[in-house]
Amino acid sequence: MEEGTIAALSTPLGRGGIAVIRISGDLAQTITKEIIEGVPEKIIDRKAVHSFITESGKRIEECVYTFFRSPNSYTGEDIVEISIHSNPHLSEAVLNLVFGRGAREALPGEFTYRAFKNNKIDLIQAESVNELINANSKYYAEMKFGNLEGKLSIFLEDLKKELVNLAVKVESIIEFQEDQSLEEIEFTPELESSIKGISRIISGYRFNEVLDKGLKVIIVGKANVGKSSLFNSLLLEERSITSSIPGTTRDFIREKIFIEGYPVELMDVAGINSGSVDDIEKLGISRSLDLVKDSDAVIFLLDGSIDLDDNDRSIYDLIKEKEQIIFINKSDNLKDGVIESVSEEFNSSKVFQLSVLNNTGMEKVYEFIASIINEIGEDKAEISVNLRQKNLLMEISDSLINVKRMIKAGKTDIELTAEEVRTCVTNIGRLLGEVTNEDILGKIFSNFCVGK
Ligand SMILES: Nc1nc2c(ncn2[C@@H]2O[C@H](COP(=O)(O)OP(=O)(O)O)[C@@H](O)[C@H]2O)c(=O)[nH]1
Ligand SMILES: [Mg+2]
Repeated sequence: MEEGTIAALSTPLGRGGIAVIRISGDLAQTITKEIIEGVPEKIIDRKAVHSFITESGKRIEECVYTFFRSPNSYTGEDIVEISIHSNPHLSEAVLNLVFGRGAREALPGEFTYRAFKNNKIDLIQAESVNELINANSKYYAEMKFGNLEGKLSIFLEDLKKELVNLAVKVESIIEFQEDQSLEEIEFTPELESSIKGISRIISGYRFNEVLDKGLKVIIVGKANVGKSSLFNSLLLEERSITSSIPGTTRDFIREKIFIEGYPVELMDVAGINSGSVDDIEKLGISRSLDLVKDSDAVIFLLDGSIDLDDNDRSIYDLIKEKEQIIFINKSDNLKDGVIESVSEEFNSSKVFQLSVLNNTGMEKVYEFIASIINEIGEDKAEISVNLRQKNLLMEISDSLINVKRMIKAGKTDIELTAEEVRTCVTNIGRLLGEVTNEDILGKIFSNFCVGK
């Protein structure tokens, strides 16, 4: 990303109460003076001021502007934020005034990139800004806010200090001692607890994913068992087409619902019928199988008004290894002997009766989903990580365990130990963004929206 003064609309383009236009860079002050009425020679810092935007001497809009003098701003540069009424035409008009005076449009994430480059925040915090904005649940947003506040960064900074101390000791043995042995070196309790801390963070990763993307729950069963009815009932709206003609749901439908505040991605798919019909439905069926593989949990529906058949059996074979629950639906119209044969053939501890039509037995569905989330949540960590962070943490943990082993062994290749400690410190630097490569930065910041 280049230099220069940048500007962008920091709020979504649309109609609403307020739109905020943000300008960052050396020209922020002069541009403000040129386009806003009555701005004093020396703009007052950090004070919201009411005024008017002018174009060719004519007032075109009312505004409130706030100036943040460098270095005490988000980017570390001079920033001005101008609030106007949110209307796409007005926002564009004001931005054009700004661009006409030497600022250029900010690239995605460029404000945050500058904050990072100017050491206002580290790379983990920069990532957290975007993760917070894109969070799909309150829980996930809270986790990411924790990292924005520095939870993960502080943990890593502390670990780095410990490792640097250790490195100094190891290096001094290499430099000054006859006996090149690690026997006098201690793998400190702080380092010991860091290994545990990292392990907790890594095990909590799956729960984070659930908090962000939702637990993937798929409803399966042969055609006409009531999958779409259940899906709709969980969604509390008529989203999926239900019909008494088998095979109506040709593709899959995915919707986000919340159970106990946790996001759940619910899928209603084509019936998996083995002796199946036309090509479109076959396509749907093979997609269903992929979706089953990719899901976290399966709800398997049976039709209690008819006898168990080979379709049910072959579907059970496909899902029996997954986390699953079995419901005998249409319990309002139960056929004699069905419950017995289902309990006999399938995992009987997980068979329940359901009538989507009469809304009975539904609580068991919620209970099942919640119990899986809670189980995953047992590994919940105080600190959350994304994939990049998790992968680096795994490397750091491996190095730490190696260093520990070498120190405990005492007589070992001390140069190798020193190198392992250095690798560990470098990887912490990578995590924090002290050691960077442009590709990684590009990848991280290009995911941002413009204006952040
Ligand atoms: N009697 C009864 N009928 C149901 C129940 N749940 C669904 N149905 C009916 O079964 C038929 C097929 O339902 P649908 O949800 O489209 O099944 P899908 O093919 O598995 O998606 C529809 O006519 C529903 O009204 C239930 O609990 N009891
Ligand atoms: Mg259906």
